[in-house]
Amino acid sequence: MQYPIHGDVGATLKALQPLVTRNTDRRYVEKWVDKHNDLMGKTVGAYTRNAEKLVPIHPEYAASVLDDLAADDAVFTTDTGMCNVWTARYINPTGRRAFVASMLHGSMANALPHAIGAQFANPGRQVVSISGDGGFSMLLSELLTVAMYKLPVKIVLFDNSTLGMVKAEMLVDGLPDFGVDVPPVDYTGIAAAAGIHAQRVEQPEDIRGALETAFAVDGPALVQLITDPLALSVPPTITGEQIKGFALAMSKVVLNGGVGEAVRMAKSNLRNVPRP
Ligand SMILES: Cc1ncc(C[n+]2csc(CCOP(=O)(O)OP(=O)(O)O)c2C)c(N)n1
Ligand SMILES: [Mg+2]
Repeated sequence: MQYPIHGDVGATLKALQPLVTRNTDRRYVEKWVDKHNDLMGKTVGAYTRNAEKLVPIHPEYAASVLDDLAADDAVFTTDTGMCNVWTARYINPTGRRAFVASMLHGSMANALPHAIGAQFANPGRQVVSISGDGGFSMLLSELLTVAMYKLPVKIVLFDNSTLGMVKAEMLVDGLPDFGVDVPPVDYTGIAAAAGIHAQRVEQPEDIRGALETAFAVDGPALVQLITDPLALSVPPTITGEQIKGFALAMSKVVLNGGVGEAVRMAKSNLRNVPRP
């Protein structure tokens, strides 16, 4: 380090502002705004269009409905896994919303404890815990903390009965996924037993109503969305190695007699491949 400086970015920018002249040429900014709009519309939008009838629920669609309904100044906490990707892609920043996640450390099960902290720190604010079933199950006991302190945390559980992100990692590495799927769990029943308003949603047309009710409830609420375990996030840029790995994994799935499984997986994800 040549010039270590410890300071406040806001104060520094204010001090620098009088020293720079305003650039009136907006071409550079507009080029990137257009590019971003194009990307959001064509690529990210493609995941949610025509998804309102798909069963099991496509998580991208559910995330886009959540984005519509959540408060303009909500705090979102999100687990490490596919649900983190859905949050990053579909929950629009409004300038007033806040996002908390285990971005660098990548630790699972963070969403609910983060939400508890966020709700204690912001008693009147809407706090939404976007949880994966894997992460949620790891710190399930925190549900009792939510109930005990009557924290009005809204838990939106993306329940695909699998460790989705690890499933994807195995596939791009050329391995048919193994040991990641888990049996279905009645999280709605567990939450209800703890005295928390809870609703299980299997049909995409029920997502909106369930979320509206959860947000309207005076206290904690859980919405268990049964989502497609085969909907895996496709990175914005795909490397040759990843394609090779995925193809190899798929051949192994087919050779193991699972052509139906391979077709199902392709169907769930083909529309997710980014198009230029
Ligand atoms: C404590 C911890 N254990 C394991 C991992 C590796 N890991 C990253 S994501 C993931 C699966 C997450 O599953 P789930 O919460 O159901 O989310 P999904 O990917 O299915 O949306 C695992 C096992 C981790 N990041 N942190
Ligand atoms: Mg999962």
